[in-house]
Amino acid sequence: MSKYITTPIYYVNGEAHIGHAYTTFIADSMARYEKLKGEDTYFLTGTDEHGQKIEESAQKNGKPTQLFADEISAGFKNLWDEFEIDYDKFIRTTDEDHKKGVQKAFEVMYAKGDIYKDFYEGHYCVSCETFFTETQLVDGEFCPDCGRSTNIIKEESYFFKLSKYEDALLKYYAQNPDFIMPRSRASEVINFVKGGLRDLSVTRTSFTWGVQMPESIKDDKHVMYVWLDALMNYITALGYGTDEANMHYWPASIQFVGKDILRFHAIYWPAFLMSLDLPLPKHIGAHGWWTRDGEKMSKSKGNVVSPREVANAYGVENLRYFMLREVPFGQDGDFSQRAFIDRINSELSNDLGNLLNRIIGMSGKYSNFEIDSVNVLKYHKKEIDAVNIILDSLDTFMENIQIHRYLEELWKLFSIGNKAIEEHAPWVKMKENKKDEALATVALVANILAKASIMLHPVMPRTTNTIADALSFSINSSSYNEFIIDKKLLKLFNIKVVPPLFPRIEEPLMPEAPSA
Ligand code: ME8
Repeated sequence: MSKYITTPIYYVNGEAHIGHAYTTFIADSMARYEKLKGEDTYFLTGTDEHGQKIEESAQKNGKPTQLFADEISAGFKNLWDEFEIDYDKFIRTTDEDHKKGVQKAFEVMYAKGDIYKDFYEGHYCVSCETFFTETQLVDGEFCPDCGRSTNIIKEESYFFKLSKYEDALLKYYAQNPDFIMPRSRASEVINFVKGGLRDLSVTRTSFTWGVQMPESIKDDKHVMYVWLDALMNYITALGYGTDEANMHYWPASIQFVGKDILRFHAIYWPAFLMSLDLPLPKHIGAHGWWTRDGEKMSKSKGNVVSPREVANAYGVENLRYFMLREVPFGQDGDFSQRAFIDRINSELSNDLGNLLNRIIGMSGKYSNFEIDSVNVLKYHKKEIDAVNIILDSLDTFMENIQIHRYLEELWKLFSIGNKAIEEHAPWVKMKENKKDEALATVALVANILAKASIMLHPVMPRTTNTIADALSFSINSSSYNEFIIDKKLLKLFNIKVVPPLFPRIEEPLMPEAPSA
């Protein structure tokens, strides 16, 4: 069965920040994990470029909207390329194919009687591109989501019959308790639906920067609502409404979103799909919010963390590791350099980096960098059994998106390796003329490093390739099958010297955040 993994498409009204990087790292790691297992996997990311907010940002920057969108979209794409994000497609909602697909979807929903024309009068938040009712507003004026003031808008609009899908949605949530992950987030969605769904305005007449109406409907003053346009990206990217080339990947196995946009993905999106007679995604994974040193990041406070700046200072792979290890999926997390440096020094430098250095050092000293696994089971069956138990447990953590637990368990392998070296002291065995035994311990630890690198690969792809190179093997789905699933030991290690992977960090490498 194939896998389809998505990130939200990011608005092109500003540069990428650490929150965008986080979602992208999670999705990239998951996609890499599935690819490692040999699954036919498609990973999508991209940019969301229509709507009033983008039009206004372009105006503020004194640029034509398309040019502005092109520049910011390229900024996202370049960043993901620099970060070696292994996406299969980068979609832009200004792509012609996407627009055609959205028009097609609109036609299908219209033909089904799920879209009708009426008037809308309500409070609109431009920043969230969302209408609110009087009772939802804070102090009768402000947006309940972002706190900005709302405008009263009265306009002709096409409506999607969201109310029609209330029961079907509730039934779907009940029958698929893991649709929303983590499960703890489901109740807010269910309560929202139980509170009653109003039909959703899906076109606008107050601005023009959006997907045009389909030819068959011919109503030129309307453009499509940005969320209808945006959500459809997940199927238009596969060719919906155009060549359908990759539609066999649908339904998505998991769609990652921040908790801020869960409602759109867990209510509107499934309702649109039901209307289109398409299956629903298997999971919507909603992650928490990142703050900096305990403060919400905002441009006005000047404490926004730029992912490029962090990556330049600390390395992108360290950043990936930190973000995925630090925060249980679904919970909020705090970006503090202290916590980041501590994890680099203790977990990456001490536990992993030193272990590799010791193996390189000992193999060089005792056997001219040539070691093999022939005696590993003879002297270290106990350790190999413990290693295999841990390796067997990892898949469940990843499939349940408990990546922090996955990494925590994975790190137990390094403890086994370090402990074996302390207990069996190969340098003593060498003095006692027990070279076989000494080399068996070195080979045990080399095997542990090799197997751990395979499993760490989705989170730290480049670093683990360097480790694999040092141990003269390659990480791919066949080595995964051989050394993880079939539990074979590596035959021969031709150890290579590599520079230390994780130099210790003594002082913060970036300026501290301004205090509030
Ligand atoms: O919402 N912490 O785009 P967007 C964690 N275009 N994650 C964060 C974050 C933070 N502080 N800030 C942002 C949109 N994110 C729409 C999506 S999808 C059809 C359309 C992440 O540029 C998080 O994943 O505002 C959030 O969902 C996404 O960025 C919002 O990006």
